[in-house]
Amino acid sequence: MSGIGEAYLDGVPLLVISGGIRRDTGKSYQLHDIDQQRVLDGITKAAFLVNRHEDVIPTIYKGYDIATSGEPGPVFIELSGDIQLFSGEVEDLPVYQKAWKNPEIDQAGISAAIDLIKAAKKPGLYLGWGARDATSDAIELAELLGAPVSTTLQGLSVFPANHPLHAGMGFGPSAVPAARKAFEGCDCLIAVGVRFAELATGSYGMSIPENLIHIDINPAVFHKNYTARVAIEGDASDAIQALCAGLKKSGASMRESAKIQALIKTEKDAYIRSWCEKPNAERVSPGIFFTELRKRLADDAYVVVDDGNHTFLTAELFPVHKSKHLISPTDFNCMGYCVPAAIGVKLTHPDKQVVAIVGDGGFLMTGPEIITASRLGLGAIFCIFNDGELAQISQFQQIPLNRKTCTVLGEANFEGVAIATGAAYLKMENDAGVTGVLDQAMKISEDGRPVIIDVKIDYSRKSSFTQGVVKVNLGRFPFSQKLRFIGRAVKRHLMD
Ligand SMILES: Cc1ncc(C[n+]2csc(CCOP(=O)(O)OP(=O)(O)O)c2C)c(N)n1
Ligand SMILES: [Mg+2]
Repeated sequence: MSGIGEAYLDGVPLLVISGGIRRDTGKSYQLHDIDQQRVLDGITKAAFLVNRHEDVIPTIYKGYDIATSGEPGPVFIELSGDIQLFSGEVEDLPVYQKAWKNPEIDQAGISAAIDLIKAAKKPGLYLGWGARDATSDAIELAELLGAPVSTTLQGLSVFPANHPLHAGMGFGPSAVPAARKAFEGCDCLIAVGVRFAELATGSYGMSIPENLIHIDINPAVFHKNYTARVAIEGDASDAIQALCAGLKKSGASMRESAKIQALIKTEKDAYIRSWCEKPNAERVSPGIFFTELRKRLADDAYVVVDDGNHTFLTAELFPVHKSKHLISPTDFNCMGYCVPAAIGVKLTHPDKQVVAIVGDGGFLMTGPEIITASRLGLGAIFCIFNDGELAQISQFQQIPLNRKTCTVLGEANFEGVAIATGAAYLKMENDAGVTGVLDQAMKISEDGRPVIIDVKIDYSRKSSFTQGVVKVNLGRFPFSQKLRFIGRAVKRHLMD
């Protein structure tokens, strides 16, 4: 259920084919007798019950079309117990024919967008998961406009982080300094494949210019949290290509971008340096960990995250080079996602490096699944950011409440999980241990054995995301509530 809900909110196509009770016996209270269609109604694009053999193949084709068309999502098909149990005759087997195509791009919308872009002094691009197959088009547009590029969390991989115009995730108070500064004064935003959701906007803290050009395959997302000046329904690639072609035809020449590139580089270098500065003998510095990890991974390596503080540290400190190679649970934010997802990624891409970054809390939910990786000889690397807490929540609690309510974990012995599942176990105690442990893990994983790295991570510094979200939310509280929160925090920090 959580996986299906995650796919629903993340726009991931998923065909879920399940069994169900027998419909031919007339019996009530069978085992597992629940109305699965009703249960799944709110988290699928469609849910079907099939109880005739002749409906199996047409329903699967229909489900596939629904799952993959427009904004993708999960479709559920229950094949009732009796048709799975007994064979049946069907007249013919239909051949699959794609029943949908992307909508035509509205040329009036493109012209209106071009007018806005040409009049803009400082355009910017904001890309989400919906633009995942439009990377080369987005690069062309960004270079043409000399515009900085920011992404959502789920869309982090969509624009290569080693491109000089890539600024970071988001661009409001919750973004890293490079993105915040690169988007200062942005007077025209071209947003592609994004929904301006809570997480991506840092709790709606981003200032969106009035001249918003919003492009998406799903028209339901337009004008929801921010009103668009121009909304264009369509596939991201088609729309960006139409924009580039129109801009060139109207005589737009490549804009200068040396200054913005220099700003981004300076700020990015300073940010990562600030996370690596003090060598840590007690714990592992996130900056050192991600810098060394990046050095050891190919551009087409996959990094899979869970939900927590480690997610935002990955987003801020690990540059992703290839679209669809950073996999995250995003708008359902389901903890426990990472381990099974990383196993699935390694299973489908056995020749690629796969590294999971997971919090200790999330790992405690699904870690034993690693037994599947061992059984199938899948050499994925599972890095547990071990801080003994549900940090993303305990950090939010600590500032206003000076309490950690239900967010402190027991001391888990992750070596026990490694022994139980057949994975190799390595401990990373401090900065000095980072390179040696990573090298060892790479070697073991290449031989098809999963590796658990128990990373004694240093969470003493908060991510830009966490700091920004706390500020934005407090700032938006009604005055009396703000006073109540600040008063309580001061009192508790003084008296406890
Ligand atoms: C199933 C589920 N329960 C609760 C949450 C709320 N939540 C978001 S992040 C987080 C803390 C995660 O802790 P951990 O896995 O240790 O990662 P860390 O933040 O410490 O890096 C919690 C409880 C969630 N996203 N999913
Ligand atoms: Mg934790």
